[in-house]
Amino acid sequence: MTCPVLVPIFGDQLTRTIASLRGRAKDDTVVLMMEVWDEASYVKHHKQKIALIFSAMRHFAAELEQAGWQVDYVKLDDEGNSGSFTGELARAVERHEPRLIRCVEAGEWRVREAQREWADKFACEVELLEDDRFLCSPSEFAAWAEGRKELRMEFFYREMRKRTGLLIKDGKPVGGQWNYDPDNRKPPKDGLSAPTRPLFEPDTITKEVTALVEDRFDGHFGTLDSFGWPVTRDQAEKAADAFFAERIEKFGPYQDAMVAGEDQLYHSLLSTSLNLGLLDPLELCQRAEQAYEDGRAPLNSVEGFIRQIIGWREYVRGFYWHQMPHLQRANALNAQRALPEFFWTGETDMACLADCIRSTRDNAHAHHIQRLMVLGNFCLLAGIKPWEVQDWFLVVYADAYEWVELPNVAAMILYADGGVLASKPYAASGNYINKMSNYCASCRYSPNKKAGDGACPFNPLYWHFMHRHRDTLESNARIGRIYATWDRMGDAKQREYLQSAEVLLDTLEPATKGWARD
Ligand code: FAD
Ligand code: DLZ
Ligand code: SF4
Repeated sequence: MTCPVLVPIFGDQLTRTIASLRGRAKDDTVVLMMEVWDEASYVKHHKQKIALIFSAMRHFAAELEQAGWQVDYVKLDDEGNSGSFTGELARAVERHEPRLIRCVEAGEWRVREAQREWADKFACEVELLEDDRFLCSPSEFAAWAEGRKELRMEFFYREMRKRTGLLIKDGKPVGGQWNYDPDNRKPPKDGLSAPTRPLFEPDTITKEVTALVEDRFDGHFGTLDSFGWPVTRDQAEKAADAFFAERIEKFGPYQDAMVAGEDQLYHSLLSTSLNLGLLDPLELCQRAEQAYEDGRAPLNSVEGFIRQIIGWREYVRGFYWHQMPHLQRANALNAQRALPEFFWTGETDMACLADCIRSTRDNAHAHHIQRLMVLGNFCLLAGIKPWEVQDWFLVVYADAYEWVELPNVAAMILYADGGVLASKPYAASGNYINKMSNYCASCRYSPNKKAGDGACPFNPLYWHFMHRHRDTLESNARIGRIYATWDRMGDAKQREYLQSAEVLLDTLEPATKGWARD
């Protein structure tokens, strides 16, 4: 092949119809895939996350080869591996002498900045294509955001419903409402046990990769024991089949429920496959809509699922590109406390946090309400530095890429953007966790005790947070009224809350192990 077109495909671009391959002649194209040390170690990703990405990449390369593409695959331990995307591209340019490098724009700022330098670095032409696997492009998002002070997901979501036609009839939302969230807050009375997701037995490729990860990423967080993530499109489809057959019906009502030891409940666990490119977001939503039309799932479940994908997922991606790069250092509440060590060890008497961290360590996953209202809520109330929280969330979840992690962490849980994304901080006392979970029943703390020894730490921390941010939050229409309750308490009670919170904050051991970044 003389002077072919070189098509680099990153680890989260594992889609056969990706724009860079679409319309290409196989006999004039070399696909380049690269396992590189820089990506695998810029934060110390959970072992399952690295194993998932490498295994899915190797399976995808094999699938392309079988379909007749020429694939140049660089493994992490290949001799001469330079350790970076640009370094590997340079070596591939020497090997193949391409006339053109054609690549889809990277999902993350860091890599996209590197891509921008390629045109100057390489003698051949470089073509960067938009990632059209998302339904809303960054420029469309920017046009929607233009002139708005607050970027509320709900209004963006309505636009996306109209644009896709999902759950729309005669131009109106099916059932008469856009959003059925009020039906989706069922507490898990007497516990809950959902059908478990399929776990996929590691094959030879996955076993090779897990051995590599155990060997080369020994010091990274997490265990590989329960690895069973879908690593091919076929497996991802099977995981989706199981969700639509067994769990979508109750997805809505129990979306916010938490049960100790029940790590997935009715959630789909499809984020890893979606983010790798093994599943198509629109197709998944169409399947959900079909489940409603066939009478297999209620509207509140189906609308809730569709909203997570064409609403939240698309919205945070648009938000990321709209707010970068300053979102990375945003700290509107001036949070300065170090991330506590127990986020890495799971050693805490707070039963809710211990269970969420255990699930995170064992599965590289925790479901949304655990991330938001337990882990996130604690970081918000305790005033943990945003970048330390960002690194933790980026490290520990198998579905974590900066474009989706950062808006959720900085803007949704920490209010570090000062309220561009959320109309108020998602701050809650132990009462919320007690209502939506069975954690408190086995906790050494009591959610009903407000302060002092044995009181649920979320209770005094909640008031400490509200008190220290009064200047910022009192004028907030959605949360400001709480200060009337605070003022009615009187000095002695207020002092008790604040002192109790100070004692707790003083006992938080800062993380020492350097799991996140060197
Ligand atoms: P389900 O509950 O089954 O939801 C269906 C799909 O909706 C998910 O697969 C996901 O693609 C999408 N979705 C739902 N909520 C969100 C959201 N807030 N933002 C973007 N997509 C959403 N999701 C990631 O994919 N990667 C992350 O790194 C990530 N970090 C998060 C950090 C925090 C602090 C919070 C609060 C949320 C984060 N999320 C992240 C969103 C959400 O928690 C996960 O997408 C979800 O838990 C994945 O599990 P699931 O597939 O079972 O989701
Ligand atoms: C997350 C990740 C890791 C751990 N390793 C690689 C890798 O070695 N090669 C690769 O192509 N992609 C990897 N990824 C995913 C990339 O970080 C992801 O594709 C970037 O988000 C692109 O912006
Ligand atoms: Fe969590 Fe408080 Fe309940 Fe314990 S009592 S599980 S710390 S909410």
